[in-house]
Amino acid sequence: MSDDRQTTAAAPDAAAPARTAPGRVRKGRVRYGRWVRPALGATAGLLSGALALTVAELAAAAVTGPEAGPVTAVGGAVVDRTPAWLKDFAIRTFGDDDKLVLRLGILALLALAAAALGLSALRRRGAGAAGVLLFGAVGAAAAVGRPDTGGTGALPSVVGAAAGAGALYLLAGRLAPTRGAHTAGGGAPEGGPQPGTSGERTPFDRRGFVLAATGTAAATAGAGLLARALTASDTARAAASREAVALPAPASKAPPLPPGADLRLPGMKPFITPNDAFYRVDTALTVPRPDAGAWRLRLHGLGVTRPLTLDFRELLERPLIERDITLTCVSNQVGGPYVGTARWLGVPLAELLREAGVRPPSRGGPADQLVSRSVDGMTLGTPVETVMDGRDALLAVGMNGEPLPFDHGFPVRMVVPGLYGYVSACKWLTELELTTFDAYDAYWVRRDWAAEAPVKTQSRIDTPKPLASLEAGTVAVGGVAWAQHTGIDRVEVRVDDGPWHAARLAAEDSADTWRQWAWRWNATPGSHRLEVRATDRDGRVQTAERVGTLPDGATGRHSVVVDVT
Ligand SMILES: Nc1nc2c(c(=O)[nH]1)N[C@H]1C(S)=C(S)[C@@H](COP(=O)(O)O)O[C@H]1N2
Ligand SMILES: [Mo]
Repeated sequence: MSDDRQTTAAAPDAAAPARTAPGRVRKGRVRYGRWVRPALGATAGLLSGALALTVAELAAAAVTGPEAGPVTAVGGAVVDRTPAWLKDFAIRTFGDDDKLVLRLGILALLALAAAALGLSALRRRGAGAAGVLLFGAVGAAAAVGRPDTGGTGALPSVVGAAAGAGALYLLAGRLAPTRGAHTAGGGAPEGGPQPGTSGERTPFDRRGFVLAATGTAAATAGAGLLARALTASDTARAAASREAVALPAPASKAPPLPPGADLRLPGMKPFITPNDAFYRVDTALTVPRPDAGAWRLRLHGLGVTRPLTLDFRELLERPLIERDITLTCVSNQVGGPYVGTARWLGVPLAELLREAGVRPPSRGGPADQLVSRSVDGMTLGTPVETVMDGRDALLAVGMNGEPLPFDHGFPVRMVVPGLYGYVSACKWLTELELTTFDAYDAYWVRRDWAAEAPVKTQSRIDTPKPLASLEAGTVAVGGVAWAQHTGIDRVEVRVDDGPWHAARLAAEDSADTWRQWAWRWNATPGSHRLEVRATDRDGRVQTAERVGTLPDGATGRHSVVVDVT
């Protein structure tokens, strides 16, 4: 039955069988094994899938912005639905590559699905094409459900799927058994030739398939090049708007780094983390690249008597302060890398709030939560009391002497000393709304993370490295400790659960930054475990009790096992 339908469907290409007349085939003496049509069917699926994705990316680049591209939208939907433990696992396992892994995973699944649809199109090409459209619907739904796509979010997936479905329909038509082969094949269920019976027959429109496949591949390449050119010009425009930023001199400069704040021990991280080495944690599958010229910040909400909207120039006209602040991620494991220190330049946030009429709860203000929103729809909630308690909460525009890198929130992000990033450090900021913790749960809070999360006092051994082979004698042990906005008072090291030894503390830059430490160890042969603990200025000794990162940050002590000979 279905074979007949296929043959009928192929009828418009009636000229094809003539073109693939036995003469052509004889020339090549091609033998068509059982696997040829399935292989070409899968190829047709892959080619159509590639065309669908590329056309979708082109539509996204041309119309909606890259965030509505199907892979990005589906990936974003996956990220948003990823349970906290899995997100934690992904960050732990893949680190900064987590998004690449997700993207490759989606592409691998799509490739499998495309090949399967290509196979099914051999039997019913309408069904194969409908399958492609179904995938388009999934992409469209994902895009529409994203907070950062407008009303046209579905467009790329729809247009891409239409192109892919059309291509598959066309390609599968060329793979339908030609009349001659159909007779010769004797009704093989897949329409494929029986080995030995049709070795000299093209069982389908070979030339037509090659032409259609080449055409599909060429269209894909063309759409890809065009998409790339459009994206490049968008990226270039955003990059130009960043290049054009001239950061004003701060009204209040950060004091120079005290000599001795950076111990410069081999194996330790520099005190100031260079921008390109600064950890990155966010949900963005494509890094938002706002144009600073079009950027606006809106401040409004509960208790705001003078709502305001600022553009980037107006923000830069305000007095800026420069501060060294250490930023930490709640997903940082004990001993982990998600902590870094930068010299930030920014507008004091508390002043801006006061100008808008905001009072902290302790002074009768009705709002206890400041919700920051990014251009990609992320929401973070910060206690108003903390932002207004006198600490240097910033709307940062500069990071280590340059405008914020796109990865770190250009043109404006929040930084609040003493709070984990997910409750304070909104990148690509565009809106500040005053509300209450009762009335609104921000993004991570809806995903089981704590609503309020001050940084926990922590310390890390950076040298020697785990499992290092050392020579007996004097070994420099060193690392960092942090308790932002409280300050580090003491760091101690011990070997093999022996007595604690006071480490030498580097000069303190500020209570808002980490502090390096070092200890000279007289290492004796054998396997040894070095362990560190910090005590902050509030007298809190870093606990040995191990808890995971969820819901409000890991505790426990970092230790390193080394081998001394
Ligand atoms: N828009 C946006 N801002 C965000 C996030 C995000 O996912 N989206 N992640 C937050 C988290 S969890 C952390 S730890 C910091 C990390 O900032 P960084 O990437 O500049 O180091 O950004 C915060 N700001
Ligand atoms: Mo984070």
